[in-house]
Amino acid sequence: MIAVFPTMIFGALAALLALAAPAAAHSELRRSVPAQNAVLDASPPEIVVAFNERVQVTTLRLVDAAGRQIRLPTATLRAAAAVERAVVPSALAPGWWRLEWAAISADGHPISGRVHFEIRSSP
Ligand SMILES: [Cu+2]
Repeated sequence: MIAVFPTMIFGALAALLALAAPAAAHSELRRSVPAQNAVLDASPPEIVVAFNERVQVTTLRLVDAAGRQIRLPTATLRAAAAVERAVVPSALAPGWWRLEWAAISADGHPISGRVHFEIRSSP
């Protein structure tokens, strides 16, 4: 009978964890550079996406108004981290840009989003 107790306690803990799991949310983007709808006077030197917890960023790319893409390397794919930074390889042309990101959330689910920003043409 005594041997039953650890099993029961483990079973109860497992049941509690199973109940708690659906309540846990996906990781969230907390901040980006450039920020959503930012209007910049010059091409940004780097791209930053910061999350509320450690994620693995699987895709990070810049897309211009004509749909041309610039893929950026991601470091957090190899070692999960809350902040992904990528150097912009060459100056971005003035106009609208879209930063597209995709990541594996800390809970293992895929998440993604878009950040729009504009680079003003010099006067
Ligand atoms: Cu999730």
